[in-house]
Amino acid sequence: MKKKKDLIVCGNLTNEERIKRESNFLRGTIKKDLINQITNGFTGDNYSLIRFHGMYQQDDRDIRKLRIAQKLEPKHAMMLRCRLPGGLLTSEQFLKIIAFSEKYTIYKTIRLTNRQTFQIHGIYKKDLKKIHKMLSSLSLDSIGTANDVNRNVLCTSNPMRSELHNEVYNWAVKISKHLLPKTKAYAEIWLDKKKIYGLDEEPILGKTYLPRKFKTAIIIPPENDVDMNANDMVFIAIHKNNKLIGFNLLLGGGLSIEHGNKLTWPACAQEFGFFSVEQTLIIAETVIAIQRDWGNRTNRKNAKLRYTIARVGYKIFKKEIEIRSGIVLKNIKNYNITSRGDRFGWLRGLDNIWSYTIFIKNGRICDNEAQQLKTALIKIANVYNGIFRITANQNLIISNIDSQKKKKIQNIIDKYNLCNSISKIRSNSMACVSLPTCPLAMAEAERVLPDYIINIEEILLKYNMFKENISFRISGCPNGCGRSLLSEIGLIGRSLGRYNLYIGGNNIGTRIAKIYCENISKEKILNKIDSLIALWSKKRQKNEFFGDFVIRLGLVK
Ligand code: SRM
Ligand code: SF4
Repeated sequence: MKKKKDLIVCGNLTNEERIKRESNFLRGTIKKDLINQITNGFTGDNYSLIRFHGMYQQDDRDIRKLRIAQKLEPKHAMMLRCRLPGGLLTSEQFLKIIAFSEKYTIYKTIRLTNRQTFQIHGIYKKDLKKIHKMLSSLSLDSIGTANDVNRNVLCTSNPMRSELHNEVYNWAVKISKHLLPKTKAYAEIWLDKKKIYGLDEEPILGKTYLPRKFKTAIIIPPENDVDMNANDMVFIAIHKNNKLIGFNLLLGGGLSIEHGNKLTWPACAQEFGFFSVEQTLIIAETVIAIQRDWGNRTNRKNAKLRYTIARVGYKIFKKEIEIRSGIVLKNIKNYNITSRGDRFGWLRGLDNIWSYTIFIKNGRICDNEAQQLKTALIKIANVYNGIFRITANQNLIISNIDSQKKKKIQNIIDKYNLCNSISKIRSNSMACVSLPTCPLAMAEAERVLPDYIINIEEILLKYNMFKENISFRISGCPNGCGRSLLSEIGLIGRSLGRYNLYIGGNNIGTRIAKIYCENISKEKILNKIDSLIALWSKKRQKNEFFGDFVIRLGLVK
């Protein structure tokens, strides 16, 4: 049994802890900064505090050096991330958000993220209130989509929309709401709601919120399209005759590492036990509260839930859940995961209701020479008046289409070439945003993915493996936003043009990829991939996936 003192981390609290403590429930002096015209950015603690409200201060890194040479401040603009549990967006909301991005942002696009929501980049400080008011008029907000809170809650995006799926989706919404910050700061600052006097309270998160970001996902087996192992808290839906009876609880997934720092590691979520459906909010709240109290507040690199569990021990963590919640976790119920990724094109559901899943390159809703995607989606949203579902693979599902509307939508799909057939490797690929907006990027990701895919397609063609299903992902730095460590071939940026090459994740996202080569150029990466695919084409067992093959051969441990 661990001693009590092992559960508490000694040392100096991080500066982020001071910022939260002194912020007056996330207010800081953000209001003052909004009228400060000397800078286009936020000052001091506010730079960090706006994240709790769903915004990041960024600048265009392509022109940063030039601006510095011209003695100008970096071209500051904000990125806003919307809160959208389960990824549902009505066509009306979609149209208004696109219209906002066209009128008020630098890039005039929105970017679907791999956590089932969208980001709007390039909003000037002076226009921030406008976007929050616009979102609020659509019953949307961005609170809690960044920093040390529970982030956007994911839910399997099943285009067929069974009753079970609806029920599970409703739990994603309830969990999201239950774990949100309760401070009135968001309404006061961004929506000009009058200050409500009296004490703010954060009964679940506490006055200093969580030690670090926290991610929650719900999946409906056998699909793992939300990549459950990137999440701190996973609920696996268990049903009997299509009626939800409860969830298996898995904890401690996460992918971020720091190059060369052995005290950081990626991990799949571990199984803790089963609980019944009416216990869902108590369990969610309890896990969050333990992480709030036991998480490391002296070192942010070791603050996520997986490190807390490793430090205090699995058994003690489980016992604490049971003591605090008063619920005894039962044995894990059987579940089986067999797939990941989206099902593109038309699918017919119950009662002749259709859905159409569109592949969105890098999640960018924009028009360019190759494709007028944004124009096409605006047209679809106008004729369709229904619900879009953003998938955790940065794609979009147009769901709930009746036979009459199907024809109209098909016409738009044809006119704008939305159904171009693409290789499996392309449709499975993913990259994080990276340059030019991400301040942490060490190498390109989104902007180089298309060329990498062309090169890998050529290699696959050469070895007669073009039709095979491989997952290939790029992240611009070891934070791993592109979930490279859950892919069969993954790149993680080291510096411009150079990456670590990881292989051996599996096709369903339940095994972490391992390092194969360090700090190599594109030429070397493609040579390595060429040799590996050549070997796979010769020595693979029947239907053996690439990731499983490299593990069987012991190419990585
Ligand atoms: Fe991420 C930070 C983009 C999913 C791990 N991530 C960032 C920031 C906000 C950079 C920053 O802190 O200033 C990036 C903004 C770039 C930009 O210009 O838009 C960023 N992350 C993204 C998105 C947009 C990638 C995408 O292409 O879709 C995803 C937004 C998700 C969302 O809607 O909430 C995104 N980030 C992820 C994932 C994947 C996932 O959650 O499924 C991970 C790995 C899983 C995990 O958390 O272990 C991830 N992002 C990080 C980390 C490392 C956290 C850690 O545990 O140490 C950071 C850095 C940090 O938090 O300090 C980070
Ligand atoms: Fe930025 Fe790194 Fe995340 Fe890519 S992986 S978006 S470069 S923080």
